[in-house]
Amino acid sequence: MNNETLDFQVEHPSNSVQALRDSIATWLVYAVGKDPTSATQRDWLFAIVYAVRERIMDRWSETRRRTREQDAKQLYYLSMEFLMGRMLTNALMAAGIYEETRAACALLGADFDALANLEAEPGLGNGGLGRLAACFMDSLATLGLPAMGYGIRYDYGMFTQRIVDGRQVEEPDNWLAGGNPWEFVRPEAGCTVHFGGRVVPGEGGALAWVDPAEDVIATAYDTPVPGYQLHAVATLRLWSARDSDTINLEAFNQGDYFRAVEAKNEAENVSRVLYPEDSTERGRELRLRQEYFFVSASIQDIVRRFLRDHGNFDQFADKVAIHLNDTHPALAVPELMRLLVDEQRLGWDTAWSLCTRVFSYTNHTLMPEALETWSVDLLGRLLPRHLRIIYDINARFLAQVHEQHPDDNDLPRRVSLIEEDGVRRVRMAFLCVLASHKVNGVSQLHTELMQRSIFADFAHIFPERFCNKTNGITPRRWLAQANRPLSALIDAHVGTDWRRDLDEQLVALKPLAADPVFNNAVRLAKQQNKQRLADYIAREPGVQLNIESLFDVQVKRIHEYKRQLLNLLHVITRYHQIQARPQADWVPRTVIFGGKAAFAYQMAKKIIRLINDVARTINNDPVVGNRLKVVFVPNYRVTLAELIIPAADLSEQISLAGTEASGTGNMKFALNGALTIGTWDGANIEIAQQVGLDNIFIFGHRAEEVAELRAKGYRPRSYYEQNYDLKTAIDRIADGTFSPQEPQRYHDVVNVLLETDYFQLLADYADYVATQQRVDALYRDPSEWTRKAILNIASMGWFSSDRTIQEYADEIWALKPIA
Ligand code: T68
Repeated sequence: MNNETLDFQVEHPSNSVQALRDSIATWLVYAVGKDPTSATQRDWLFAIVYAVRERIMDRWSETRRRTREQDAKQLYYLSMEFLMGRMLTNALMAAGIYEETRAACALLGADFDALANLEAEPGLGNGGLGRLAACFMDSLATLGLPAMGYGIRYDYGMFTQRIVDGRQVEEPDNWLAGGNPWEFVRPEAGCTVHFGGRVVPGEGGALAWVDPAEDVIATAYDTPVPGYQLHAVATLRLWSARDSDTINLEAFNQGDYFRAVEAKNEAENVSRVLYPEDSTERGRELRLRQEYFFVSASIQDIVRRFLRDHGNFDQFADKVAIHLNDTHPALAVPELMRLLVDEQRLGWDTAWSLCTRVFSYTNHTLMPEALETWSVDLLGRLLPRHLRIIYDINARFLAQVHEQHPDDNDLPRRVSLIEEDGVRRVRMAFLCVLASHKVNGVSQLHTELMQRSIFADFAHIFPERFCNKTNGITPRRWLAQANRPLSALIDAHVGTDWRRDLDEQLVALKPLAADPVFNNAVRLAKQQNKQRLADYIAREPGVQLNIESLFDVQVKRIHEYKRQLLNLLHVITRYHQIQARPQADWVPRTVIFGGKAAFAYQMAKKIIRLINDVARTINNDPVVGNRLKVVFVPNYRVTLAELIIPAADLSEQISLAGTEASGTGNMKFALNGALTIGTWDGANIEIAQQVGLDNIFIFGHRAEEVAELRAKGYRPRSYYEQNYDLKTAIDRIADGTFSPQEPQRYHDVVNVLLETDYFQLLADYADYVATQQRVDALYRDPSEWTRKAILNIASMGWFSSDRTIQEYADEIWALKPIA
């Protein structure tokens, strides 16, 4: 990896402790407007942020200036979600002034950790997809690649989850309420986004989109994303919606003030709130408006910036790469066609060729209910010109398909952008595949399945388009920042370069796995992290944990395919066995759950409630004592992940094989020295290949076996009838053991398990429980357990998002570092 290319010579303020102290004090007075005697905690936090920001600014302008001077090809990463997490510690570490700033705070009499904990978390995403985009921004900056992320500046991010009487209660996440010291508003980059209207013949045979029913102004807010050692600083540009003053003014002048204000609310709703659905699309008009709003603003911005530096479109595809993070930004395709054909007057074929050269697309799920489609009616009403463009793209494509595959009469129906059975709908994933020169899945298995299932026909027509890019995670946040005890230990043994060269550097730990002193030190680091988590959990949700117990953790969105219920069936089985033989030699366990359920996902909410009911029952059973504890940690989010993951001994990655596209939590846990218990699914497979099958607990049916079982006619009840422990666990859920006040509470859950069990929990139960016994046996031998944990850490270098991004840069975007 070449880190010398971006060899800036810029002036920057001194980074000594004294200089930082003075700088913080100065910002407090002159930017926050307080003096030390009246400053609140929040005021101090802002002053610190301004001080670190000051140290990032020069590198940020330098990155932009050089990109422009060198006329470098730029990547634009379009994503509806960026789950950035808190930024202060990340920025301090990137700027290399973390310790100095802590010391400066101490000099000022401020408690850095308490202040850092006050920072609002920008939770502008649901889960893995949004967090992946955030890790990618970090790697793009660290690798010095010219990149801009485009997304939405939601006023309200992912809801705050509270647990009340065991149930999830959602509260709005007003993360901007206290102000956001990281963002810079860029009014000059604003533009107008139209909705509604009609398509009419325009000049010279062209079509024109006229009389929009509504105009919304998009305002840009830029946030710097500092790469490691400020190698480069990337830009995250988020759009916020405002009413257009023209319409407002008209109503206002007619004396209709309230109509004017109502219209304003309507327009501004577009960027009001993040949709908290992590997989099922519900076809809501507001969601479509959000998608088009951010895509139109971004594409207008890209074209404007390109034309500012180039007179015509000859070099467009050499200078611009646009990546679609799932299908949510798919309208970028007809929007770019519209700008090129209707406004820039390029011919259709020229414009389409530019599109297919600039666009690329990542698929994140194969689940049919998550594949986005929009009804032709809704699309035609909101975006009539775009619907026409989609029809035109489709007509040309189907003609070509017919010409090239004249024998397959059904092929045009299967690959059409328009689904014709029932209500006519546009298949957004097909539009993305058709417009992109590269389409990738996010793990090897997922990429293979994608080419055999949802895109089988396209993989046949365009075989060269499909490729795999296995996900990765940034070692800066997920090791250096989240796990300081382990980081310090790694630094002491192999140096500090792993932060930007994980793949090459971590392997040096392998020989240390056999070293008893190192082994002991790794175990102590884990103990420290477990203590830190136990202290948190003692406060919320208020359970006392024994840090000698095995911390068994499943944190992620609550979804049936992720099978939190399978984990719970094992917990209940263990509970029964402890009740039956309390004096046996038990390995003490703490089972920790965390995750949010979508508002309308009743089954997921039921699962949360059941976890809490089971936890209450077990934690209050005097027979159980310290042998087993169950905890549901409320409001799982990036900040909590940073606390929980380093404390885990065991990482639960137990999705039904073939359903989890990749997973990235699995990588974070293994990098932090947890052992994985997991199915042969997503990136678990590649983790197993890196760490070795001796150092991971793999169980359950494989994807082919899952498909076979389903084809043969899967009967969950037969597993229930033939396995006493399984039957007992399910019967106790059914008979109200965990919900004595309302014994019927979980009848629907039990019914689903016994009658359908689409995700085949019952088929994998026996192997899962047997594998958990192997986990216990290993945990009895602490040094052997830790030896395997060290081998996990040492083998995870390949999962750095730097490796992932380098592959995207080389094989998809043709992107070079800024010189
Ligand atoms: C996740 N997808 C995959 N979707 O489930 C996970 N969806 O296996 C993978 O590791 C990760 O993507 C990164 O590739 C999601 O997180 C969403 O969050 C989402 C949001 C809105 C609509 C649909």
